Amino acid sequence: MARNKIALIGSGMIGGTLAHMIGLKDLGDVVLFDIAEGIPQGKGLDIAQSSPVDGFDARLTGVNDYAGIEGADVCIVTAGVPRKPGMSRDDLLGINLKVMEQVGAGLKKYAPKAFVVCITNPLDAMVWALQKFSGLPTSHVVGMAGVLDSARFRYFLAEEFKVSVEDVTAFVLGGHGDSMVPMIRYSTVSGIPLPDLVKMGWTSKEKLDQIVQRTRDGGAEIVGLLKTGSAYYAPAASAIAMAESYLKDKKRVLPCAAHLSGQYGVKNTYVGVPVVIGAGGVERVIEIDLSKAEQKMFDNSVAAVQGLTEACVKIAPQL
Ligand code: TXD
Repeated sequence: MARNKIALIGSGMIGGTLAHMIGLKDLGDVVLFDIAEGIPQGKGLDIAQSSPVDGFDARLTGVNDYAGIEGADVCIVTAGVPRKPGMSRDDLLGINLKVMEQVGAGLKKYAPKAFVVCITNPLDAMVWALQKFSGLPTSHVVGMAGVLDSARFRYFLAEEFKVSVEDVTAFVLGGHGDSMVPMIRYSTVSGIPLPDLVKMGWTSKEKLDQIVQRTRDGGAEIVGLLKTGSAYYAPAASAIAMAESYLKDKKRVLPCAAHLSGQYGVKNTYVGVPVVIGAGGVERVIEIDLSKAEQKMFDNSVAAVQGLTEACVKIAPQL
């Protein structure tokens, strides 16, 4: 069986980390694409030279022409500019929208059958625009945010409880960013919901609220520390989990920015909800019952995302 072909559109910090992880996890051959000349080629060659040491067989190439991504099975999009300290994700909208238009045209021409994972911020609006620009089916264009947001939440909870990260599950809904909706009652330690753990004296409601806030601010915390860019290890790992579920038809249930066409009462919008990812792409959007308070937070989040998509339409009326 031929190896999978995975195209990485954008070969910056996340793109390079993705390429390395794909090699180490034996997921397939990698084509790194970027407008910067030499960067994708250099990163591809550097990682390829690590393959004899780590024992993986993968072709890693770098290109500056979309023709190089032809026939890709999966494309992971990080092209654009990241945040600098003091910038919000939304400040990136105008610049990254233009980038999505170019990427969409490249996907349409060379990789129309690919499963596409968009990472570029402001995430929910960019994945929405990318799907429109590319014309690819909505089942095959998803955004990565929820896996990362829930991983941050899980990590902070595991630290608080002093248990393995593996045994902490967390559930988040809504847009990436300040309007994210962490679902306390669906987050557990080996199946024990967080509200029960409060009753058991493992933590307090106040401490949980602080952890939720730290999760919401998780990206900004790292931007503040790095000063020259945003997080890249955990975002790359999160996108790989989504790509792997597609390539191996694992049918994992993952929170992703997915296209809603009436679910949760929302239409023509990408926002974070739990979905099943398998060989068919997004095979199912899972609709859970929300309490009044959760519904209110979710509606706020959807409104924030729709505000951004409307801003996209003002800049690019063809959307
Ligand atoms: O949860 C999430 N979704 C995110 C999103 C978590 C962390 C970071 N997130 C966003 O990912 C971040 O705000 C950025 O929008 C993207 C990429 O982050 P990264 O840290 O990888 O940024 P880099 O290192 O600046 O890399 C971006 C690359 C860089 O090499 C540019 O030359 C390239 O994108 N670039 C382009 N490539 C192709 N085509 C065009 N037009 C283009 N413009 C820039």
